[in-house]
Amino acid sequence: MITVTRSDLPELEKYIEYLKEIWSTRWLTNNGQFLQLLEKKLEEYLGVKNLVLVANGTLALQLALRAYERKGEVITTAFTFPATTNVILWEGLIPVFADIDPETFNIDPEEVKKKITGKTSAILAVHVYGNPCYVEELQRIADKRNLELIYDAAHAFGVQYKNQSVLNYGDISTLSFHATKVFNTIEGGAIIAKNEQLFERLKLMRNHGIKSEEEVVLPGINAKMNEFQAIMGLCNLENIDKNICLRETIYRYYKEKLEDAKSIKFQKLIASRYNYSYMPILLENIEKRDKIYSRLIKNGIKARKYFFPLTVSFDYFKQKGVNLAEKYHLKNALDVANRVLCLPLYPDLEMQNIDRIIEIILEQA
Ligand code: T4K
Repeated sequence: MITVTRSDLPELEKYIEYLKEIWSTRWLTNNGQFLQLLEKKLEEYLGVKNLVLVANGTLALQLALRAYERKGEVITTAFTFPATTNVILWEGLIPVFADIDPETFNIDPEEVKKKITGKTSAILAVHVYGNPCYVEELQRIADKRNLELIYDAAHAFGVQYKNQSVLNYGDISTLSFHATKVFNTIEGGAIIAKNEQLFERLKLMRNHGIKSEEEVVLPGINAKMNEFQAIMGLCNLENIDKNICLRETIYRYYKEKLEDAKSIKFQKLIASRYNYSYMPILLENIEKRDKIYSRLIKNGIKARKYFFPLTVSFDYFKQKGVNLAEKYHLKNALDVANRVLCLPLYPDLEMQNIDRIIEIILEQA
């Protein structure tokens, strides 16, 4: 099976070298040397300050939402991975959904404005497939209404907007370093905090609130990344530029070939540097999309319908007897979710396989 992605792994010998060091020190977790080194290297690579590594991208989001003990409603998108919506519920907050822009697939600032009430405390936006949100407009809205602006940047590793890291926008951004991501630490994630105070707080939150052996200053949690994850990150970081370059070549090739089919549309990218993490295409309608999806499967190719269905369509929302997609007027989000298909994209995807995928799609499109 050719899958939508395939984890990047470093040369085994390189990983083993680091393992030997872990074996000699027996320091496996809790603010280890490799975690500290990776934090430093990632800050440099990404062009950010105040980066806190955590065990996964979902915990990163939870800490981000919890950092200021927010209450009430959080305006967000339903065109995302379940984690974005679930963390809002886990933190006892109320998700309020705003529609997306049909071109960029990201939350539409005009729709956000319409959803603000006296109970709104934050905006949780997603840079979908790594494509930056309309960050300036969202910041204006957040400033005017005194709202926290949090970015789920799970897909946005290495992405820049107007030639600076997209992670520098908003109050907090979170990353995922899951095995399926452009940059992986097996499981893992990071939080980038705008200010020092928040940064210090997040570091404490990640480790039970422990400040020193006898001082526990807040009710934290265990969100620590261990040394085995950190060394995977150190190894993978060495190959990241090469890998993004290979991804770009494949992305451009797909686009050039598929553009011939007038019925296929692409996400409008607004990044000044993109990471080519996903290859989403929009088909004419849900029937076409599903037909192509099935035809690809018959040929041993597993494309993915990221993100179908919308998170508001999950059973636990339905049980309340309300159709949230209708209630929140998520017309564009529904349309994109029904038509989107993410094609296989990873650095060592072979040319002959890409050609086969293109051929199957063009036959059906
Ligand atoms: N916010 C957003 C917007 C997100 O997209 C995500 C995660 C999060 C937050 C939460 O971050 P984490 O807590 O996960 O760090 C995958 C990933 O598990 C998930 O991290 C990711 N988004 C999501 C978009 O994709 P699945 O259920 O589609 O993964 P799975 O297991 O079907 O894998 C997809 C393909 O990847 C496989 O067919 C083959 C390849 N693969 C997978 C694994 C697990 C590998 O090559 N190696 C592997 O180890 O969710």
